[in-house]
Amino acid sequence: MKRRGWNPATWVSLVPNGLGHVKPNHYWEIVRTIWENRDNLGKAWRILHEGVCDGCALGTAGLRDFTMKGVHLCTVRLNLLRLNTMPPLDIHRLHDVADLQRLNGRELRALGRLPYPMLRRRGEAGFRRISWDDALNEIAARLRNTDPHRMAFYLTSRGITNETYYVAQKVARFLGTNNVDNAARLCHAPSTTAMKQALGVAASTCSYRDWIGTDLLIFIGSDAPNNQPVTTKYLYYAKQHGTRILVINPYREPGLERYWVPSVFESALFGTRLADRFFQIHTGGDIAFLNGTLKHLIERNWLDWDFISAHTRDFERVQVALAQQSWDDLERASGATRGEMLAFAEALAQAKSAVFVWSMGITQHEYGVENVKAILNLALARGFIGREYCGVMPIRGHSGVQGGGEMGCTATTFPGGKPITPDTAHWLGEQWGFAVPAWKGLSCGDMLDVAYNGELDVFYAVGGNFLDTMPDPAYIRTALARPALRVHQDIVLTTQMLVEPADTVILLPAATRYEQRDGGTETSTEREIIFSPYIAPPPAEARSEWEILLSVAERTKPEQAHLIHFADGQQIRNEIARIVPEYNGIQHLHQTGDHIQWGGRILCRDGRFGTPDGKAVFTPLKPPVTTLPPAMFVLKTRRGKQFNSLIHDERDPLNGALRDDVLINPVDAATLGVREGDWVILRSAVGEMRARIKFAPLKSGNIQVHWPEGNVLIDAHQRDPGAGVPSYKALVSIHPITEAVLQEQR
Ligand SMILES: Nc1nc2c(c(=O)[nH]1)N[C@H]1C(S)=C(S)[C@@H](COP(=O)(O)OP(=O)(O)OC[C@H]3O[C@@H](n4cnc5c(=O)[nH]c(N)nc54)[C@H](O)[C@@H]3O)O[C@H]1N2
Ligand SMILES: Nc1nc2c(c(=O)[nH]1)N[C@H]1C(S)=C(S)[C@@H](COP(=O)(O)OP(=O)(O)OC[C@H]3O[C@@H](n4cnc5c(=O)[nH]c(N)nc54)[C@H](O)[C@@H]3O)O[C@H]1N2
Ligand code: SF4
Ligand SMILES: [Mo]
Repeated sequence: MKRRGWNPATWVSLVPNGLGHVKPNHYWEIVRTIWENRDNLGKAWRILHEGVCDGCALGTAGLRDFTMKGVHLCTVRLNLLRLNTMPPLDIHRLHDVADLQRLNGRELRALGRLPYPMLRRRGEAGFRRISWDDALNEIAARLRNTDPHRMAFYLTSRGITNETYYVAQKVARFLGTNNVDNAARLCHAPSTTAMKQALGVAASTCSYRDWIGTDLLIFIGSDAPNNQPVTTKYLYYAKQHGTRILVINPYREPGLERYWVPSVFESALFGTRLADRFFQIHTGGDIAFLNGTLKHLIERNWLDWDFISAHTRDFERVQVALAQQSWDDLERASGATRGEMLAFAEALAQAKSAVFVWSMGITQHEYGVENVKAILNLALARGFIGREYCGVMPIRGHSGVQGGGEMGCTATTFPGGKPITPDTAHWLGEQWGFAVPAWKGLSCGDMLDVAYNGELDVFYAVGGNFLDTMPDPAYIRTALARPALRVHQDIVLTTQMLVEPADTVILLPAATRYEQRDGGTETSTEREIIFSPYIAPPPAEARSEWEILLSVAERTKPEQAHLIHFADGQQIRNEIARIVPEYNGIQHLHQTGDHIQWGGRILCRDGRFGTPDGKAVFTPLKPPVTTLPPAMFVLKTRRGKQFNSLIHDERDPLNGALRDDVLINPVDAATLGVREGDWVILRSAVGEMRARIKFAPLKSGNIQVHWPEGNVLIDAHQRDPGAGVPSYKALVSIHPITEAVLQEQR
């Protein structure tokens, strides 16, 4: 039911624009963006107005979207704009790496865009400019003499288009390797794996418009107001339509509690209370909590039996498994009471529709795949998949994450998400006209392990920064220092480029998506394939990403160059439409606003799943053991005012936390005898870090720090065995820094 007019019951405060509250100041950010981009305002405006946002995967066409009327814009996009408008850097600065090593990531980036190919040999103080010909010939000569098992390609998901992913994975396979992976591995890989196994599809089954008017919208391990800010506008409208919002999270995220949506007058003025209820659980307590909920649903017969019997299998196995799990164990492992689980079960039972949204709080665990399956079990048991206002949505992070996987830019799948088998490799080989390897490639974490062991000769990274995005930077630094050739195809300088070469490091300057020849497409969380046009030329000699990769391949195997060549972006899209049938239609996208949603609004319509027998599969799941040793805490990393490794500010405007704060429950702090603002040492099995105590409404026993700062505490090898995602988690003890220690340090 649509509520008309304003609804004071949802207001946060009568003070206009939340003055005095800890909250983002959107209007100030707009002014700051204009100032930052003042030397290139024309390009900046065209990017915003015509381009598809290169921030998160919510997706836009210019300043519009496909869910609501009105403007779609947020500060993340504004903060990222400068990457596209900066002038080139002065390459003299690269002549002495020691000088650059004193700068942090933010300062390196501020130097400007990479203008020319650069080369540094072992023992040399810095980089020198080389020609494109020399750079490409050197890379090609090395690749030609490298065993395909000993080369690896990695691509960030920041800004990269489907066209570049498609070409990158084809190039890798043309060179004989499946060692090609992208940032989705560190992100939603468990969602892809779990959904493929349980539902036969690896994408959100519903659309954002299904949020608005569903009975229940459930956020599990997601802080959408920080990470997909425009969702807050969707949430405002959802509330107007009577949707209830529930949150499962160890932390009462302030942004989910209330938000001032800048482009909605009522909300901008008085704020909007978003979440109707928080269920605060332990880090890693999701399976226990969701299992407990399902146990209640079963015990009270609050199930959708028609759906279960017609469209699923293996539910009995779940019943058997749950019967063996005691309430005591479920309460201990989840950190929630059986009463709370009942309240959640009741909400589900009373709802006729529900959408489940999850993110890194679910995927980044050693049991990320099982976590996702726990959500799927619950959604299936209530028949909340396959119709309007219902669905399961792994809300994607980077704008490239969804497309990267679907284009086959992963070590474990071919285009269309096909598994790597002799049959699929043979089929692809026939399409492409060259032999395609059928062995499983190295996923991102494995690439670094192999590099560390000295078993990788060429490491080709398109963007990213492993020193910041992977656990244990000391380990990563060693791994990066071992391959004879490292190539960084990038737009700016990063710290990983400065790691000493084993033999040679080459930097290749890339164009951003708005500078890409013939434009490009991205795929959003809701499966919209959206066209972003060419807007303006890249700085200096920077080239389109797919063109660079093609040149490398063509020079490595000149005799077969015709088999890999694409003359333009259109040809790439034509081929994608042929090789990935879901993407048919991509070849007709030409200008801003052109889009197609593969699969339509709802996937698995009417319970027809993508599995071989058309039925969804329930999975019996055992909660992981989460008992804490005495005086230890579970630490998890979180995002502040940053876009992954790109730090934008020292302070997170949503909760006021500084980069080196540790969020902790005030009761835990009191037990430790520390006060807000005190400095402490956080110590794990692999490292330690200094942090400042910041009180936060976190479940007792759980703490959070920002990443990359927290990566020193995390074991490099703790990953989900099925999906390869690091758990980004550590058991830590907390040690107050006493006045004596402080004196000593002074
Ligand atoms: N501004 C901004 N936007 C971004 C990004 C960014 O860095 N900055 N990054 C983009 C990318 S790549 C991604 S993947 C997304 C990430 O988006 P999110 O996943 O929303 O980001 P995180 O900050 O990692 O938040 C994880 C959430 O999970 C909760 N959590 C932690 N452990 C658990 C647990 O065990 N169980 C449950 N239920 N919850 C838990 C945390 O308290 C937190 O609320 O954001 C995208 N958008
Ligand atoms: N501790 C911890 N670590 C994490 C996470 C966490 O929650 N905690 N989250 C993980 C997640 S969800 C993700 S998605 C990954 C992100 O991993 P990545 O995508 O690999 O890393 P980013 O930090 O997004 O990479 C940004 C860098 O890429 C380069 N870059 C930016 N745009 C472009 C472009 O258009 N072209 C090229 N060639 N280069 C470009 C720039 O050098 C920029 O500094 O990090 C993961 N790491
Ligand atoms: S919410 Fe995401 S897609 Fe929308 S403008 Fe912000 S960063 Fe871009
Ligand atoms: Mo991500």
